[in-house]
Amino acid sequence: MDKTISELFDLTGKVALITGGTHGIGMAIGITLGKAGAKVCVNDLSEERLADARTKYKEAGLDVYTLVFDVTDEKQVDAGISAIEKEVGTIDILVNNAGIIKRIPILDMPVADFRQVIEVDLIAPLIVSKRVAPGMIAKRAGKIINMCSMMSIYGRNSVSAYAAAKGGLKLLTANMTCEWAKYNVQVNGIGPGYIATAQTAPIREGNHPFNDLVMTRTPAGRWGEPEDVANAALFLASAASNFVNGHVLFVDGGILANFGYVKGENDIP
Ligand code: NAP
Ligand code: GCO
Repeated sequence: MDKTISELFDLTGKVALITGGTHGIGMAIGITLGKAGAKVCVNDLSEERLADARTKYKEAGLDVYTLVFDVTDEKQVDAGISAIEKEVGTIDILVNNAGIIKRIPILDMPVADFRQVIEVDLIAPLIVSKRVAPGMIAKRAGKIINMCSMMSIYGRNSVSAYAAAKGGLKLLTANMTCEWAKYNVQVNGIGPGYIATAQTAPIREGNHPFNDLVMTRTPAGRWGEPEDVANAALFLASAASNFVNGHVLFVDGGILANFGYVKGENDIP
C-alpha cells in the first residue's frame, strides 16, 4: 500500500462540482468533500439559493465557487463548466446530484411532467458528464458519481417518471464505465434509501403514513441523514475507490435487504 489511510481519502488539490448542491444531500456532499480538501463548486437554478448556500458553506469553514445554470440546458452547462475550468480548474470529481420527483399516478401524470423528470434526472447527468468527462480523460483521472436511488431497481406507485429516470441512470452509469474506465475515470452511482430532505418532506412530515412504512421497513429503524450519503460519496470520490467501477452503492439502512418483519418480533430487549 503506497498511500496512508488519510492520504487515500485526502481530496486536497481536487476540483469537485456538485450539481444542485445548495441544500439536502448535495450540500452534505459538498461540505464533506470540502472538509476532505476539495475545492467545491456548486450550481443551482437560483442565485438567491446559492447566496444562502454560500453562507452555510462558510459556516462550515468552506469557501465554495457558485454559479447559476440549469443542468438540462446544454448551452448553460457548457458555459458553466467553462467558467469553472477557467476560474477554478479542470473538474476532478463530478457529482450529478440535481434531481426532481413528481409523485403522480401514471394515468394522471401529464406526459410533459414525465418528460421533465426524465430531463432533469437522466438527461442532465448525461449532458453534464459529456461536458466534464473530456477533461478527466485528458488527465487520465476522474470520478463521476451519479445520484441514483432505490428506484433505480424498484418501482412504487406514483413515482413512474422518477423510477424510469433513476433506472436509466443506473445503466447510464454502467455505460459510462464501459467507455471511460480505461482512462482511469471511475463512474459509480449512489442509491440513497429514504433520506430526510426537502424532497421527502411531503411523505415524511405531518404523520404521513409513508413514514410508518419507512420506519417499519428500514432495519436501521430511522430515516437516513444527508450526511450518511455524503460519507459514501467521499469514498467514491477518493483514491480508496480507484477499482470500484459501474457500481451503485446503496445507502439505505438495510431497507433493500429486508422483505419485511413484524415490528418488535424477535427484537433483542
Ligand atoms: P432536493 O432537496 O430536492 O434538492 C435537489 C437539488 O437539485 C436542489 O438544489 C435543486 O435546486 C436542484 N435542481 C433541481 N433541478 C435542477 C436543474 N434543472 N438545474 C440545477 N439544479 C437543479 O433533493 P435531495 O433529497 O437533496 O436529493 C438530491 C438527489 O438525491 C436527487 O437526485 C434525488 O433524486 C436523490 N435521492 C434523494 C433521496 C431522498 O430520500 N431524499 C433518495 C434517493 C435519491 P432548487 O432548490 O433550486 O430547485
Ligand atoms: C418516494 C421517495 C423516494 C426517495 C428515493 C428512494 O417518493 O418514494 O421520494 O423515491 O426519494 O428515491 O431511494
